[in-house]
Amino acid sequence: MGTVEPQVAQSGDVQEVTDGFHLVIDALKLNGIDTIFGLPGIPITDFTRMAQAAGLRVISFRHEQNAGNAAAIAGFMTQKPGICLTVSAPGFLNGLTALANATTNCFPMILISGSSEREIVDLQQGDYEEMDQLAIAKPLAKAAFRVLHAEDIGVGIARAIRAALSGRPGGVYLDLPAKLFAQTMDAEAGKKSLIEVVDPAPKQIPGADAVKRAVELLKGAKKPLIVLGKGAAYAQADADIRALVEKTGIPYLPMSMAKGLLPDTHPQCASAARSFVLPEADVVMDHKSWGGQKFIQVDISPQEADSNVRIDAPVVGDIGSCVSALLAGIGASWPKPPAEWLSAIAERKKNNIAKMAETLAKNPSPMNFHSALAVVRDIIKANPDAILVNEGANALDFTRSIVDMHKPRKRLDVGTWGVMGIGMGFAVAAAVVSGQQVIAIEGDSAFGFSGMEVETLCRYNLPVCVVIFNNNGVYRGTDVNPTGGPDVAPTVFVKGARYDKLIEAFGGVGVHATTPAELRKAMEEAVRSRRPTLINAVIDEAAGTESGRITSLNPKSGEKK
Ligand code: TPW
Repeated sequence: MGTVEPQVAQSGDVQEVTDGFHLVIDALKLNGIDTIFGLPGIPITDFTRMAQAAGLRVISFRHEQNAGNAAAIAGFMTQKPGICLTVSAPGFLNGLTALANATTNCFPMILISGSSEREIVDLQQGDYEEMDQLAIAKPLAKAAFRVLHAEDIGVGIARAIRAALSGRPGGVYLDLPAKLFAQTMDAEAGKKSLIEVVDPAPKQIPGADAVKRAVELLKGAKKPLIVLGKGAAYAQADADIRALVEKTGIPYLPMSMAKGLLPDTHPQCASAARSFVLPEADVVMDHKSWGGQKFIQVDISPQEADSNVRIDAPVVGDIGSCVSALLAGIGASWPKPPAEWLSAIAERKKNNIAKMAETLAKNPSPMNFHSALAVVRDIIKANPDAILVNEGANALDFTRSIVDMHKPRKRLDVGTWGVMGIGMGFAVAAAVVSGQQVIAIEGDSAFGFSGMEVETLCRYNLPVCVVIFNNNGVYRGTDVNPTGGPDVAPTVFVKGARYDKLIEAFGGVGVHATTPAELRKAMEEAVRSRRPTLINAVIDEAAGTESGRITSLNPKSGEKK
């Protein structure tokens, strides 16, 4: 229990006193929080010092959005809410993008921001960094709370933790006004006011009738398919999920962050026949729409069923409980899916894998995405515990389809929104939380959103190898300004930029790689040395396509001349 200077009460007894700073720290520690991702300033600078003094790991960033992304992915990896700490107004707003992204992706995180004086904020009298942060956070967070009195800190932190972790996890905002930190109270009463949250993510058992309905539907399927999402990865029910897949013999398709939940090399993995199985399957378990199919959806939130397609058999509960109930339901002698379905998939897989192998074996100059990713695929195969962080457009789509993942929760990427800027925040958190080697495959545009955090990688000496696929621009580097004017086209960057020099400024290892052999050597050395490394991998500037695989989402101009 942290305390401040004892005060002499009027009776002459020495009274132990605590304050808001220490109560927040004690409440976090009491609930097993060991790390804070943040950026100091008024009114939380002293808080960061005291937190560090109290044994919490305080990881400081260069921009709050990156601290927020770090907290969010730490939450995904650990099933404990990741904590992001910011200053008021601008720092809070910088963290808010990450909070909204966490809510969208069901990552448990708590954004704690200092705020200005309520009385002045509410009358809009112009306090330092005045902003009604609670109101602004509400629509973007799963829940939002403000604590005004030191004796309510325990309740505030407990409610934030429960909101972040229970049901569908999400982002929670906790508003702590500057005045709260300095408020004092009797240390003993303070200690008693704290809450150690019991069972913050309670199991939710699916109804027997719902499980029966799902099993019946699956039984009648001629072309069944299991789709695994990142919720399945988050659940850490890996053994049961694998048992369900293997006992039923049903082909499965992992969504991006579910890759590795079963190894991508598993014989039932249908990733290499994705565009065949999605429209062809007749009963799909877990996910979204496609034509006249029937769907079983496993979800902890009952209101998610029918959200974009009719769900014939919703199974509502936590994934672990649902999967073990389904396993019990299918029993010991489940017939394998019809042979025609399995052989049709196997045929497509074989052809696509052979075609891909041919492409990967080419060695064009300059490098393209494929020849570079053949190297990354080998490095990940040789280091299956390494965590792969990935963002960009082509750099994302090609990595997802080419680089096999071998273990659960090793692939962290742009998630539901396809947001650029998660890269360095995710990389820092992944290294801090797991101690494992991190490999970040970054488009040159994507990297720019969080690139200053290479200093953070060096400051904490993290085993992160950043590989920038440098094709001179957003999507590609070949656009030209149609006016012939001096400005380059909007998607084009400085040609031949040397991103490797950036990390050298902070004592990290920079490598300029123009061939797969150079890339391989540099990545192997990074993994061996565990030093912060940035490899500028030069990619053919004409190799990418607009928006990667989602070109069709770009609106087309209707203008005719
Ligand atoms: C917060 C729009 C999607 S992908 C991308 C942008 C700007 C960068 C693509 O270029 P990069 O990759 O990274 O060099 P590559 O391999 O194709 O060359 N702002 C935010 N999020 C998104 N998604 C965008 C903009 C976008």
